Amino acid sequence: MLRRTLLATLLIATPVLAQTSAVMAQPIPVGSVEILSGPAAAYGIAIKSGMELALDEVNAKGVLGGRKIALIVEDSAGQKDQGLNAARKLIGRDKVIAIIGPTLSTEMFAIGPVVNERKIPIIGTSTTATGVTAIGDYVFRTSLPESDVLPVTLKAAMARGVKTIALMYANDEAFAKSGFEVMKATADKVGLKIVAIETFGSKDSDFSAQLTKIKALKPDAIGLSALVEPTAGVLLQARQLGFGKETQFIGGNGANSPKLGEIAGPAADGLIVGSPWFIAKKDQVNADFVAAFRARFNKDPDQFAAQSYDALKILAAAIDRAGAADSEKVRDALLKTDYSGVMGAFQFTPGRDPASTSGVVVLTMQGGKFVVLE
Ligand code: 1QQ
Repeated sequence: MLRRTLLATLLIATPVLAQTSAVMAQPIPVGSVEILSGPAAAYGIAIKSGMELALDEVNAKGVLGGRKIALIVEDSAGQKDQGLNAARKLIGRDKVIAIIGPTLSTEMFAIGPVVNERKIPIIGTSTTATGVTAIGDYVFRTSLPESDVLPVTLKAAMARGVKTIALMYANDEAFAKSGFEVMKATADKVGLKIVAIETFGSKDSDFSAQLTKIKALKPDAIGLSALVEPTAGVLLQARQLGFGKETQFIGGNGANSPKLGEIAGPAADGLIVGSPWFIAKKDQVNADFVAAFRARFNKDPDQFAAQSYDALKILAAAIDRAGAADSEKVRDALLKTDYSGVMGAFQFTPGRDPASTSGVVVLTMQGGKFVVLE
């Protein structure tokens, strides 16, 4: 009797065991769409590096009792169509259970609705425009929206004596437009006088008409909402036109890349920008991250790398909590995130935005590097 039971158990259990170990051996496909080429590639390359570092650490242990995550990163080149095709390929062919990215809010507004419709969680790590997570229930972000960061930056400028401001923004870009709207609303609210509003295109190289007009009005500050290349272009030309230290330049999230210093050099010195992270953050998690990043990539991480490092770990932890490589369960598990990473403590609001907005620091560029504004 005992023998028969044992035999029956073995007959039933063997295929189950074989199947289980076959599943265990399969990596879990996770996709990412980032800008790896073209003018805004500095953002996406930093994001990819942050994810790769996190992936090594996650895969050393594995998720769901030892399965590895296979991260498939596609290049959007900053083009909505290319990004959308990349997302379709990741979902249709690679069968990814979640997507990290895309880099820009402009891209998220094109890609997010499609991924959301397929009920795949998509997590922006750098998308800061108003309305990103309103795309749908599967759209998350770990990046602080501009509406949380810019008021801190503008108040810091006011504390340094700024009373009047001119606003300049790229009017062909969702992030830049949203950042401008936040700057304008904040200025109106806190009593910062707006003396001019000027626009340009992200691909423009001549900003002299706008800057000449602004110069005549002598504002204390210029608030710039654009991606890093046009921001650098404006700064370089402003210096040529004679704008000096008397004018406080204020950037948004687009200015948060060290690429700004690489392109603009000393012209970027003195610009201030708000960020949820800075390299010299004293806690151990950040110190370990910075050291590991330097060891692996031979350069300093930036804010975008820090954000994506945390995001991949947040996703891995959600897969573990979900108990299965299942998009629906992972989405629900993401909502229960309670994580402590390089950006500090992290939870999502029910609307899938970062819950804590308290960690914003104001940085200033000095000699091509961001340091905390004293
Ligand atoms: C957005 C941004 C960009 C500056 C990310 C690189 O904040 O597009 O929302």
